[in-house]
Amino acid sequence: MRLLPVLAMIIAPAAAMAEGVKIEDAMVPLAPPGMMAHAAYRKLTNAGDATCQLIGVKAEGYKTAHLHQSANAGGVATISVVDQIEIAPGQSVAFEHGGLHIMLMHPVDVAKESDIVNLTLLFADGEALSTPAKVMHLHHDES
Ligand SMILES: [Cu+2]
Repeated sequence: MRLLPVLAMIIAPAAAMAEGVKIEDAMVPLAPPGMMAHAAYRKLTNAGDATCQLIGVKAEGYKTAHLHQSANAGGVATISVVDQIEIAPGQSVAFEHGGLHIMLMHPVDVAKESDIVNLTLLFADGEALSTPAKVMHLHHDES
C-alpha cells in the first residue's frame, strides 16, 4: 500500500516544526472600537534540547504584527521593537501585560469577542509555529 509512506512524509515535517516549543494561554484582549493596534499574549516554553530564536510573528487578519517590549522607566512607559528572543532549553518566556507582547497592527477586520486570531511564530531556523489565540474581554482591574 503506497498511501502510508506518502502520508508519513507529509506529516513528519509538520511534527518537526513544532518540536520542542510549547505555546500556552494564547489570547488577544478585546480592543476598544477604532483601535488600530493591540496586543496579544501567551507563554512559550522551550521543551526541546536546543536554544530556539524567535525572530518574528504573523497574525491572521492583521497587516502587521511585531514583537514588542514594554517597560516603565521612572514612570515613563516605553515600548520598543524586539528583533530576536532567545529561548534556552527548559526556559519559558511569558508575553504579558507590561512586558513582552505581540503587537497586532492594522486589522483587516475588527476582532470581536470570542473570535480566533491565528498567530504564527517565526524562528531563526526557518521553522514556523501556529497557535490560535482567543479574543477575550479583559477587565482593567485585573492588571
Ligand atoms: Cu506594542
